Amino acid sequence: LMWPRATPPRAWNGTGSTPHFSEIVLGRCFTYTQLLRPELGHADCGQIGKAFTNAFLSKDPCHSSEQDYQLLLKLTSQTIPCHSSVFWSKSTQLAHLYTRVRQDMFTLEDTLIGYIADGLNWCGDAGSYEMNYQSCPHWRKDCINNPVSVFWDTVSKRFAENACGEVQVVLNGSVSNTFDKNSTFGRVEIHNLHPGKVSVLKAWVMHDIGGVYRPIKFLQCVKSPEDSSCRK
Ligand code: C8R
Repeated sequence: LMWPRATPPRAWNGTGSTPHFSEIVLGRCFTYTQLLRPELGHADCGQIGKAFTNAFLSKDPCHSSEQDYQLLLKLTSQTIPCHSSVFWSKSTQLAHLYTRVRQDMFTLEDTLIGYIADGLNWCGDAGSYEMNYQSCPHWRKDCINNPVSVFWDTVSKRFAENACGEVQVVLNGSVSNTFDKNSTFGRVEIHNLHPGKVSVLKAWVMHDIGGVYRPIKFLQCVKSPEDSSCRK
């Protein structure tokens, strides 16, 4: 039996849970399943929200495990067509701009589970039923097996395992370690692509581009790559 306690939960070095976490999760789930991808309209957002919070509430936030997220993964299973998975590393913005224009392509954030969790922070505490809105473990300063890091490793692994056909990765050519073995892409995803299912991994190594109008041109060229003004 656990009793609510008078003392505040322990202070960590990372940002606390996102205010209104549960409401945001529920709202994003309904937005995605009712408005963005009605083919997932059968998903039970109430259950998904509960499975998400149950994965980490009343648990030590330094002993999160893949197992904790299994029910959530099951409730958010989704088939991504072959030839449409897009991975990225240190190129969040460009990769997501790319799939916003190319609606037939999917980053993890274009799937239900990634859409729900993107940009959020969450953790609980072993001695409380509540979320910790004050602080959460920082992956380097406190512990690696915190609820957020374990979550992204777990969902990224599934996203990679399920990929098929020709897949793409958007890498940042303007940073020193373009392929970072410690990133989620270099540490988790690349090792979980199934050689029998994935035929080609196409890597876009993108450099920062300067000058006015260029970014817009590039986005136009995403839609019309064969246009003469895009072929140079
Ligand atoms: N992926 C991993 N992490 C993700 C993520 C995602 O889709 N979405 C968010 N918001 N995050 P980075 P990377 C958070 O170095 O490590 C998948 C996590 O807190 O720029 O190679 C996705 O499928 C994570 O620590 O990229 C993609 O292919 C940072 O943002 C890779 O993994 C991402 O840090 C990207 O992960």
